[in-house]
Amino acid sequence: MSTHTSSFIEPAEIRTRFSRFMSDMYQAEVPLYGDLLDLVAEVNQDVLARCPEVEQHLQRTGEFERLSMERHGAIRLGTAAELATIRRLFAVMGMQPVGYYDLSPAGVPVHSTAFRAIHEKDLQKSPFRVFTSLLHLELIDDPALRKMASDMLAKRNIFTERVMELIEQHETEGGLNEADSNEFIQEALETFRWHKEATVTSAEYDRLHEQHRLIADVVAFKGPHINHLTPRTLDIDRIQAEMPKRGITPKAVVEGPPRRKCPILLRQTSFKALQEKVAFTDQSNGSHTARFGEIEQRGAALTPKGRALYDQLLANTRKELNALPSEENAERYTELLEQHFQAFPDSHAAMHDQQLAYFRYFVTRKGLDAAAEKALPGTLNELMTAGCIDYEPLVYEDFLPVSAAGIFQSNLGDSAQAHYDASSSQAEFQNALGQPVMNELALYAETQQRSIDECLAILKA
Ligand code: OOG
Ligand code: NI
Repeated sequence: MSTHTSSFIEPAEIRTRFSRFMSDMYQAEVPLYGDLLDLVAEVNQDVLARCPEVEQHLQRTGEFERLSMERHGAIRLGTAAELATIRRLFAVMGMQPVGYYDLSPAGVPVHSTAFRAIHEKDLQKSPFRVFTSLLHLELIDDPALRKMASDMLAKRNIFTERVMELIEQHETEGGLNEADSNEFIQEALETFRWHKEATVTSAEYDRLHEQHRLIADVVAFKGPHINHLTPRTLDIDRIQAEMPKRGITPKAVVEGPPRRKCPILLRQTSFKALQEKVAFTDQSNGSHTARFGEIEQRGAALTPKGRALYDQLLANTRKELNALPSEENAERYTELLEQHFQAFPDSHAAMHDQQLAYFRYFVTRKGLDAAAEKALPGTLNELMTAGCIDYEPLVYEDFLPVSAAGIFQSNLGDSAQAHYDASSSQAEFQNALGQPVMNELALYAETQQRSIDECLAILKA
């Protein structure tokens, strides 16, 4: 047992510091990402200045403080062992695997989870999360190439010796002190750093690339370089329109639901991956295209019922478009999306009453006054009707498989429209991970319930 428990740095604090270092590293590696951050900061300030109600809302929910903090990044891993160790690494920062995303039906040979904080108080401190994909080597149909890829992956070690020691120390002692935490952050960063020296010859790279650019991106390099970081904006349509004016090339369409008065789930867009110089083992002037920048706008977390409606309306939109969204049909796609989503109620009251979204309940001024006078109605519903309890939607903290596939595809080039019959399996992913992924819907339901319990405790005290 450690005698220094009190000097442990909170996982949320390690996560906060880590995400800052990660952002600095990525800005230095991909300067265009820095330009994107400037644009997002400008647009957010402008929205806040023009819509005081938006600022009030963010203040009330605690999101105001976390707004300018990094929201998420993404990595792609090659082996089950890498996934199992990355789970232990993220655990040091209080990040757990939440959700399972199978992208193979969309022609992307990976399956994924998101490592993130799971308690609302912890998310408030730092919402930083990492969308983590595991390459599905079984989907490579050429056996010789598959063997080459798995041999290459078996040879690499993506973690420093010191980070392994610190992970073990965290596991056995239950935490890390100030100096060890800072060292952990620096050592962990090494796993995500970009290395322009590939580990393969130019011919090997070409073979991997021909199979799928994603396979080359994972197999041909020393480690799982962070491939994008994603700040949160309050107006994604403005960012999409502004990007070209600043020499940033956006993907064709914004993924996710359409623009609404009451945002739901997650809307995302990105700037296209940059062509970067790399050195193959036999040739120094190669190039590779993988890293990009992304922007997201988050809205309400949906219940299973709300999510089913979302999935249905999105599927109907795509069916009517009858093609993948692209530059050519972008306008029509947006129109269709808006038309179809008219069937999704656009007020918090309707979303609440039809149980389409999860909410955080809170005691109002009126509720506190009534409690002081012992003049409270009984049930939760009565308390709400009487205006003693109010609610607002919980922010969606996760990802969307169709959107993720769209983000992947826009950064893999148009030649990469592969189709895979074999579908991935969650059981296999969890075996690799070494534990089940958490169910995101259960987490929202728990957060909602905690807020109800808290209201009742305050009012009935
Ligand atoms: C991940 C793409 C998915 C998101 O935000 O949905 C993603 C990747 O390109 O590795 O980041
Ligand atoms: Ni992303």
